[in-house]
Amino acid sequence: MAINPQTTKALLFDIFGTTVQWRTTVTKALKEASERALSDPQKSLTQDLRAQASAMTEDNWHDMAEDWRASYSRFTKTFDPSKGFVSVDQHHSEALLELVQQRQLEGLFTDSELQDLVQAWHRLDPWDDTVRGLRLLSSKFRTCTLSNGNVSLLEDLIRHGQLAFTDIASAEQFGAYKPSPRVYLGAAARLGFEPRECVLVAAHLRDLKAAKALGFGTIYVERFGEEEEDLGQAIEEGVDQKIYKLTDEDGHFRRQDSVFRSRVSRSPGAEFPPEKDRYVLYLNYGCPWAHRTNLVRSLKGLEDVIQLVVCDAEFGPEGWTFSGRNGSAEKDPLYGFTKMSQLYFKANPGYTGRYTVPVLWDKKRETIVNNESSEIIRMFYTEFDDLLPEERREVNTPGGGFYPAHLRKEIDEMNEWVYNRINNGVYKTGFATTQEAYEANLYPLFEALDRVEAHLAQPGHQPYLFGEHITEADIRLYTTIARFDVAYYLIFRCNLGMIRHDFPLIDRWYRRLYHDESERTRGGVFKKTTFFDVYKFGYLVAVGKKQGVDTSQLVIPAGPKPAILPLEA
Ligand SMILES: N[C@@H](CCC(=O)N[C@@H](CS)C(=O)NCC(=O)O)C(=O)O
Repeated sequence: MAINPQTTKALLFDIFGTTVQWRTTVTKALKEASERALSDPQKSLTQDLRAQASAMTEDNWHDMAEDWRASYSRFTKTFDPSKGFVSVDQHHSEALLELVQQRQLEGLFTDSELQDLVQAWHRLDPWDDTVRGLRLLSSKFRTCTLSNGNVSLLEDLIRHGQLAFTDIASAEQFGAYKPSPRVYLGAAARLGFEPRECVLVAAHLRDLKAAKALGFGTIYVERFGEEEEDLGQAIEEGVDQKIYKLTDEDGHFRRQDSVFRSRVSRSPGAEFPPEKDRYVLYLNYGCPWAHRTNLVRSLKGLEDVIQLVVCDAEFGPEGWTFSGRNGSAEKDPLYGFTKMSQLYFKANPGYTGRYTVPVLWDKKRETIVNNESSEIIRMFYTEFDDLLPEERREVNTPGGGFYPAHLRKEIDEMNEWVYNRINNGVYKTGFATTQEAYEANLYPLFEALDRVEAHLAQPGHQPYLFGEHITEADIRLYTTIARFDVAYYLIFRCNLGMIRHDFPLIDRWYRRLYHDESERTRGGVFKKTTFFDVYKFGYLVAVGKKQGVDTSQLVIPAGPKPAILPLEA
């Protein structure tokens, strides 16, 4: 049942993982404390201890933070109030000692340094949407912590993160830990409301289920790494409403900049030199940005040089997964991962961005080289050429390759508006959550399609956008056009026109690329990398999620039929 704002009096928030994030801060605190200890001339550390601490990698510190957090969950789950109350601070302190012993790091930290590490849990940063969100909600509702953290811990977090809660409730005040009913009922009573007037907001289903059983409303907020259970079933049982973050507060969708921006380069001494079987391209078949890289990998004939790993095109609560569905591998072949996010954490345990595809992975350095498709395709044009037969190298390609020197300025200029208004324009239109944001992107999108139509009518702009040879401009436009009639028109509400009916020149250009099975497209690369059913399904899931529709309830539109017109229509 959806939450009714009229009858809701108070929003109670879980804190660790829901309101504040802990992974980055705690991992960093552990690592930096060790670095300080190792470089402290006052400390007399044994050789063994020094070696043990020096061998700890960023991953190891991250694992230790995860174990610390897991011990807290076990502690609250098994807590027996009849034996006297133990605060979370006390637990954190005891658990840390144990973790230090397990890793044979005893003696690395003094008692006061250990206590300072426990204090890291008092200095956790809010998630990026928390501060403003709380401020807005607190102007309409009573907002209250509902945490297993002790009161002083919560007060510190509120001060540190400038969290605008109107009230504080802690398990400590009720002598028990969530999911004990005492905590939820106690908090509601303290606020002076009935449970049915209260809503719990949390990233953990166990918490939500317990609150719902007592009559609370429940809102699930997706936070990375907080919920490992089978979400579908659990959400059905414990949740009234779900929040997946897609748009900013003004209803506009803004794509995040990619973070990993290194390059494979054949320049001498390069950090990532071209080598056969060293790099892996991770992608899914739904994503238009990933599609660019898939196209260029095949157009360049790099199939034997760069491994391809496909994940699912269904965007789940934990991001992209390896599932065996929609062309996906059963699991990641390198590490057995089940989620793309794990790869990002392998590359950088403190990573806080989104887990996007495509990803170019280096097996040797075990890291992400680059996750920006526009850069990955440019590396593919030239940097692996020494590993390819003469005729496939950029220098020997008729027309000068996909990004020929004499056309660079024009291609860059076209990329700019095609990206903003078309490639990303469809997303800004489809994910808009206000009429204003929708229309502000819809009209420019169709103006830009008119502009492409006019471009194709000019001499020298057929059969491809810049003449006789396929260039980057064709590749970048193709991936959006192939999704347009089948998905964007209906699912993203980009419905002022269809490519097949309203843009005859674009349609002809598109059909030529898709149906070409000659050597020019290396035997039909456009067709072989285009998956219409995956597009319909993937975009329906993405939009459905925003509207709270479960994937099992999706009805997939049958048309348009055929998905693309024949070459000679
Ligand atoms: N700038 C990136 C954008 C990639 C991107 O946004 N990919 C989408 C799929 S179409 C994604 O993985 N989104 C997951 C998310 O945002 O959490 C590129 O062009 O490579």
